Amino acid sequence: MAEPVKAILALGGNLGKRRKTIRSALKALALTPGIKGVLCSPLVESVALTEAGTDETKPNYLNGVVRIETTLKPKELLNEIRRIETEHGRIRLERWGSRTLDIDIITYGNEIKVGKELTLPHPRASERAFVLVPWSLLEPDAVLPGYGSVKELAEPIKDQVWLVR
Ligand code: PH2
Ligand code: MG
Ligand code: MG
Repeated sequence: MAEPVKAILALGGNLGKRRKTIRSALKALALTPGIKGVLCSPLVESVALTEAGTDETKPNYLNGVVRIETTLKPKELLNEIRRIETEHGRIRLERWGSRTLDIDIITYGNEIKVGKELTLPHPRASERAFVLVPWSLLEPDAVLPGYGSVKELAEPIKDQVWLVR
């Protein structure tokens, strides 16, 4: 059996019962063969980000970052994530559209690669407070491969998100 790889996932949604959906998605991840050690960050809320900038007319997002250990290959992990998104009512309409659940692979080990289906690390993670802030709370010493300290990347944009309890 292959050695498990540590991966960081970002979960978020802005439709329906957001917290309930995230909790259920965490359970689904933990029940997926080849995934173990599911550990979630504190959750943060933020204004919806669209291609044109923030959009306050859309419902706010609830986001969290999850650390897993996995023996799945990146493409296999992506397939499981898509299944879990679909099981939680995700409908793919538009690229920046509102959604019940989005799960993105932020990092897979230290892998750096550009692909049609999957780019690692996630190409926009380095500029997203809703990824960087919860990630730095979960792992204060985290490094985004190719970019550097997650805490340092989060620092100038951390006010774009707020902690929710
Ligand atoms: N995800 C998007 C688009 N916009 N905005 C916030 N605040 N949080 C998200 O997770 C998010 C977004 C596409 O994945
Ligand atoms: Mg996304
Ligand atoms: Mg996605």
